[in-house]
Amino acid sequence: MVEAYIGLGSNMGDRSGFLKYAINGLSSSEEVSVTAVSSIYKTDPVGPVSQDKYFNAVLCLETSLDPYGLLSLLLRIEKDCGRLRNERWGPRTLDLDILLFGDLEIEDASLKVPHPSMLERAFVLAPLAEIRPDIRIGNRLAREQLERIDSIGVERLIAFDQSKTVGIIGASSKPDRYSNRAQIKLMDLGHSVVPVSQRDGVILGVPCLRKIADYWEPVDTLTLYLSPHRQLQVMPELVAAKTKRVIFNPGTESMESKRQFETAGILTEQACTLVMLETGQF
Ligand code: A4P
Ligand code: MG
Repeated sequence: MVEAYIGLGSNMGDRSGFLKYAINGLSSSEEVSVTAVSSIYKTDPVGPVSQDKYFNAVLCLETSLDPYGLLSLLLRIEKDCGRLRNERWGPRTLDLDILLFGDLEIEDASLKVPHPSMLERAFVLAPLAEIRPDIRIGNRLAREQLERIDSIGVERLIAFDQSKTVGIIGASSKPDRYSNRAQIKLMDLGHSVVPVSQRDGVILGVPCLRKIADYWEPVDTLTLYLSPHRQLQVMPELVAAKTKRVIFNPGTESMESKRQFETAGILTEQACTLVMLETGQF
């Protein structure tokens, strides 16, 4: 088994969701075991193309794959995420780089390890130094190198295991809706979102689902922006999402829905999701 470090980056749509997808994809490979994951960092884009802020993270894994086997696994996960490869340095759903692979040095057409620009990039070194401050890159320690470079524009956002996956039931693309404002805030704070709408195709860069239960992983929380009448119509789908808690936003409270959720072992609360997010109580 070899220890390797992977840099993760996303700057389109549900950025936290893409990072989680990548970590899940790696963890579910039989040849890989993920041993540490950094916090999620929000970082200013580096490079010539004007684009949105990135979410970056670094993980440590142990693998029985050789470096080329690991690279093809990363490329497959990137591809699954629908990455568009038409603009170099341009926005991407998911970018996965091998930073270090044991103490191997490789320099050929398809693979360069250690990653050639990692020593100059705070969006790589800050998360790397968080999980392994004393890892050596060439003749320097990660934490020493981090101190030598400019890390303005690199902000630790949220611990990876604090980042929730939130289904927004009755999501809307209209900026005046609470659901829309809650979605912006959730994404900004580093949570991943699953907008569910019968009307909209894509909200704030995130494709909508028709049914929450179709999402690839169980969601932590459902936040309801749906009338009590509609809730009862879609109740089997809501319960099938295997969520832990449901938030009834103002105007959506329903005794019957509450009873059905609680019978299924799901916690319910009445609160305004946007206010919870703004006051740090989410
Ligand atoms: N490749 C070679 N070495 C490696 C390696 N160590 N890990 C080859 C992974 N791949 C490696 O990669 C093209 C090819 O590089 C791969 O098929 C593989 O054979 P790519 O990811 O499609 O190309 P790219 O990422 O567009 O180009 P490049 O130069 O690798 O860009 P970077 O360096 O990945 O930078 N700003 C912030 N804040 N955060 C970011 O994450 N990322 C970039 C992209 C720019 N600005 C950023 C961020
Ligand atoms: Mg890359």
